[in-house]
Amino acid sequence: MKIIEAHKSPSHDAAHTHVQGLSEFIDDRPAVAGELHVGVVYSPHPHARIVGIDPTDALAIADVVAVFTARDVHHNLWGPIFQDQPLVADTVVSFVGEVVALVAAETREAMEQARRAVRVSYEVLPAILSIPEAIAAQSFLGYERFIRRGDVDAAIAAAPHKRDGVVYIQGQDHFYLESHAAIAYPRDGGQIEVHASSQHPTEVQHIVAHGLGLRALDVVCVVKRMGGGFGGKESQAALFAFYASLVAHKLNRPARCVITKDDDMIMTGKRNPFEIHYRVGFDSDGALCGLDARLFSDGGAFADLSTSIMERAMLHSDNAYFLPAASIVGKVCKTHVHPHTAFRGFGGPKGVAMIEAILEDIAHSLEKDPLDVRKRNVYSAPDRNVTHYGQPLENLLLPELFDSLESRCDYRARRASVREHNAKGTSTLRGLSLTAVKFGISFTTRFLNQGNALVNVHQDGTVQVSTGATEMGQGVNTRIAQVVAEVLGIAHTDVRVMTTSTEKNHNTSPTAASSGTDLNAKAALDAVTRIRDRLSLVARGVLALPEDRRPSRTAGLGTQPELAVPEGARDEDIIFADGEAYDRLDSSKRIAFGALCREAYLSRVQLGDYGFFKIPGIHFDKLTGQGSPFFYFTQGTACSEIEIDRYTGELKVLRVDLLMDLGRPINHGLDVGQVIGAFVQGMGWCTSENLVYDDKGLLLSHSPSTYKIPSVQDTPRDFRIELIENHDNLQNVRGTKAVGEPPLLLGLSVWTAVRDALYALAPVEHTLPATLPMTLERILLTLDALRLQGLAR
Ligand code: MTE
Ligand code: QUE
Ligand code: MOS
Repeated sequence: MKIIEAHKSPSHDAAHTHVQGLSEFIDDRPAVAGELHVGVVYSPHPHARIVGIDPTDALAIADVVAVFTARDVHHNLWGPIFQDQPLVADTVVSFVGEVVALVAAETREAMEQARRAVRVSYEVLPAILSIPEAIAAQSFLGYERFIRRGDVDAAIAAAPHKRDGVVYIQGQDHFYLESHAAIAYPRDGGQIEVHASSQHPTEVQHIVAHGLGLRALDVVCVVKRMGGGFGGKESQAALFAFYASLVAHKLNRPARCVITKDDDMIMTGKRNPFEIHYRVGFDSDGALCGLDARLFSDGGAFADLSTSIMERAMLHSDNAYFLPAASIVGKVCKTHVHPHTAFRGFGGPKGVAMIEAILEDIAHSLEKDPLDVRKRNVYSAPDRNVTHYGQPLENLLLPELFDSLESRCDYRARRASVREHNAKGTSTLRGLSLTAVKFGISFTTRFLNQGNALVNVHQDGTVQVSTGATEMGQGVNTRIAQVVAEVLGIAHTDVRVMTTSTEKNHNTSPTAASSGTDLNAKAALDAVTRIRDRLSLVARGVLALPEDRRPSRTAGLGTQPELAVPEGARDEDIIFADGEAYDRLDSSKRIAFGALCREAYLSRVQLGDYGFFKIPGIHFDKLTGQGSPFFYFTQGTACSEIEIDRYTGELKVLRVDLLMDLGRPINHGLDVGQVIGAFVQGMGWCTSENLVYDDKGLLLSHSPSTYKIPSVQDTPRDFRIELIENHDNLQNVRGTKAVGEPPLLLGLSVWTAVRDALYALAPVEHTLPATLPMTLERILLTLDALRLQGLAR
């Protein structure tokens, strides 16, 4: 496999202002006259009846203006899929952190005081706080979903080896650096303009309208950027935008709702915890014969996106491996914890954690190298390349990605030295693991796979582009600018992607499912291609190309006084490059792009356009669990080597090698940045990030001092990232592949490497618990258990 040479690429369009602290986030917006601070009053109980809310003490505080409750909300139920969640709790609270009242005050201090002064009395009710409790109470959200292939019972019964087990997977906090924030401005005649830190401005617009009894035409949502979203601002940002809007609407004053990190962590949902019960049959080579898996997720108190997340977990239960027979069943548990939500990878990482753990266990039980078991099961053409939901895999690169990484990272020699190291019986144990990812690109909810774009070309030849994409650090704006600039042959710095607003782009999809660039750059391309084609006709006139070279449809075009450009006309004779347009056959005939734009304007040629794009040809039947839901797959492999201290459980990631197929990247630097960030975030989920709740459902680890995301010291000591050359993904924009989420799933190689190290101590008949994350405490407990049981070899 050929590797793309690392090269210098344009930096993120906000890199310079970010590092200087000059980039504007919501709470950096200067306060305008009359602006109020909005504070949330939330439930301390996971489940309780609201007996009464008394605002008297709060209203007595100087500078406190108002207290609002559910009674002030026009239509209180919302939700991205099912409308089952109150914007403000009405008669009962269903999780710790659920909002019961809002306070509005002239100052932040008065707002903070007032939050504590609102007296809410509750009658505490019994709560369901875990997946097993929900299963016992038969408390679920949505209906049971399944994906099936073949007769799984027969396949497992006939298999030479069988095993069963449970995989326990914890959640993860998004830990964006900017907590939820919004400012709402009342506009003429009861309109609202709300600036939000949201991945989904259209949803904010709809929910604000709906909650205030307005119509879509009354509400504009503006999103400049987020200080990180990671899925956490896809649905739940709408709540905070609504709270600011409610106060702005009721009091006709600007209102700012910005919450603290601690409140954010307590109140908002996270990655869904999963508990997966499985049975598997396999042969003596470790080849899978059948997999029967029942996936349970903790959805929290309301549906949010959990049913869609479950669907993606089920669709990724195969990961890179062919399942000859499978039964994958998914159920979302309804509990009394914050409603869990989208998180980088959506359901994917949970399905993949399961199958990677199973393969690791199988290899141990057969005394085989886990890499050999994985390679035995990897999808391959011609008859092992159809997924359990019936999608054939085209341009399948997985077998090659395995082989190529195996040799590039010197897997076999390092396996031998890891074995040697562990045999020495020093104070440390080492583990090595090579895993893969195959991530389906497209929203599995078909209608979301569309985008639109507005392109304005100005008379000086600079360009402003607006789309529904939201910038959260991933660089979507830079990529869109580059693609547009490429078509016009101008510098990417002559194209600016503007603040996202529902006023410029309508019915936008969330910037999610890694599809921001795919959908929006393609829509922008649709618009800018038409603009270029009109400009080429103007250039033909201006450059006075000989009459006989004129395409017939443009006959009669002159430079003066006016150009009539037929719709759909196109001119291959004009080349746009290096900031100029020139004649393909006589490059001395050229005009600067800016001058050409000026000519076009004077000739009354349309310099702006609107584009649209939808992903062609995808379908999935949610009832039968069959179809081809994905446009294509982003694929990759990772090899992680780790070391754990036998006496403290401390973990060090010694070396990581990643090999990914990202097609033909628009911006190599940004893509590699996404790979690094996603991998490290995945690694954090698998190792140090531990959500601890008390027995009343209150999150105890709600700050950076108690919730440990990876720091620079935790990143791999030796970190090697390579992208393969792939020119075969022609259907997607510019031959690229989406990058945002897929590398997160490669972080699982650190988890399986930890299990690989622990397996060095366990006898062949012993199966390790499959629990994620493996924090150092859990590593130590596992080591102790092996020692106490006298199992350690
Ligand atoms: N990168 C940064 N810096 N910050 C983020 O919040 N979110 C991730 C990913 N990369 C995120 C990020 C998630 S969850 C998704 S779905 C994609 O970016 C969304 O953007 P894209 O579709 O433009 O890649
Ligand atoms: C991946 C995703 C999302 C998804 C499906 C995926 C996602 C998302 C939705 C969704 C589904 C139904 C709705 C809605 C959103 O589906 O992020 O508003 O009604 O929001 O495969 O990332
Ligand atoms: Mo990303 S979880 O799809 O916002």
